[in-house]
Amino acid sequence: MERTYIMLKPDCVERGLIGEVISRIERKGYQITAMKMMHLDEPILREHYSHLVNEDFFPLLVDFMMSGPVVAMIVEGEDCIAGMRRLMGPTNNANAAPGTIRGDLACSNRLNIIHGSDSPETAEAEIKRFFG
Ligand code: IDP
Ligand code: MG
Repeated sequence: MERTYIMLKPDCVERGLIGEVISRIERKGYQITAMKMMHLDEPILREHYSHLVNEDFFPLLVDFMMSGPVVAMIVEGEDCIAGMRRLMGPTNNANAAPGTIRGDLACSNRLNIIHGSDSPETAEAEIKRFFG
């Protein structure tokens, strides 16, 4: 069994898509073992998106992620780190196939509904960051 950190972004919450996305995760057979709604601040976002701090779009990304509440989750299941990334689809909605969460629901490459850890190391670090 593996566990991963999943976060429903402010666009997902604002558009009333929490249930839609959670049901896709549950239908896939993964278990949600922790969940909370929270507001993020700039320090935690600088840490979470440290690989992107030098990108032109970083300030817009931080503004977006602080524009409303997010839903933080721990998701468990066999191979769920890569499995959730497949379910989500690629970062840019233009490249995300229909049937994926981002392909069906995302509006842009920034407003892309959902975050999911990209490796076992980041999954553990992100779970610690958001759940302590
Ligand atoms: P990921 O969320 O698919 O893992 P990352 O490269 O880790 O993608 O980027 C984190 C987030 O930053 C993305 O989900 C998206 O919201 C935003 N982002 C990434 N690349 C761009 C871009 O080129 N323009 C605007 N926002 C971006
Ligand atoms: Mg990422």
